[in-house]
Amino acid sequence: MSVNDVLVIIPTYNERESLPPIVQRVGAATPDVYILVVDDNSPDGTGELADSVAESDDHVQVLHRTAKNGLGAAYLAGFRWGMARGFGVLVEMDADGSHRPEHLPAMLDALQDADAVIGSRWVPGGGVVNWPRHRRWLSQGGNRYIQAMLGLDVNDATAGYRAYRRGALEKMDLSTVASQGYCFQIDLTRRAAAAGLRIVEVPITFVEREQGDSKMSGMIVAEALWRVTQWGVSSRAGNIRFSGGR
Ligand SMILES: Nc1nc2c(ncn2[C@@H]2O[C@H](COP(=O)(O)OP(=O)(O)OP(=O)(O)O)[C@@H](O)[C@H]2O)c(=O)[nH]1
Ligand SMILES: [Mg+2]
Repeated sequence: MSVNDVLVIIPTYNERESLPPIVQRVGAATPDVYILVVDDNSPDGTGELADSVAESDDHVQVLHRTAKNGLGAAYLAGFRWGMARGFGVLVEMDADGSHRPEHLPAMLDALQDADAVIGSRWVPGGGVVNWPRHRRWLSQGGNRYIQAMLGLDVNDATAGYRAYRRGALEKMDLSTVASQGYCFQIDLTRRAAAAGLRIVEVPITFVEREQGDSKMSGMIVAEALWRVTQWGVSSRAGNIRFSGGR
């Protein structure tokens, strides 16, 4: 694995203020990686802004999609784009600065010895900056529920800062993924575990966004709760895990 084999996928929806600094920081922390911005036709013009960033930086490219289709669909499109172009490592990173690019070297380092690396808030050394207590409870409680329901040996299964080896993604049957919000991350975690892949958690400090608006909603939490419960119940009942995926 070499760093110029790495594609950092950054999904965007209305991230005008956040995009330029995050691209700059990725470049500073890991100069040889490539960046793919996946924009869902942001009304605030993030897509055009990304195009102009890409024009002046040959390590940046943009994938334009026509409508807001959720984070999961944007990442799947980004994975396909990167795998078709031969990238060996695919990284997920939010545009809003929550996923500090400065952690990326440690994560890529850990991937030398893993199939998937999760930038984890809930392992020793990890944490969250600027979260109200209720968000912390929701994330920690949610993760305990996920561990119990799905029997996963992962402390932060909802984390969205990740690095996957291409070969790992190929074993995860991405064509049947239907989850959208946080649930997408949980879904990929359980698929990685079910495929027998080695998942390593690297502690990160997650920083709540300072610019722009959150797309987090009650619907996203409800989707995650519903699907995790369904997955947990059906795997207990001995059903085939990925039948239907919905
Ligand atoms: N392309 C695309 N990107 C999206 C979509 N929804 C969210 N994003 C991006 O996904 C990343 C995470 O979204 P956030 O709004 O920060 O959601 P979050 O991190 O769960 O919530 P906060 O903790 O409040 O920041 C950001 O880079 C968003 O711009 C979408 O439908 N399409
Ligand atoms: Mg965020």
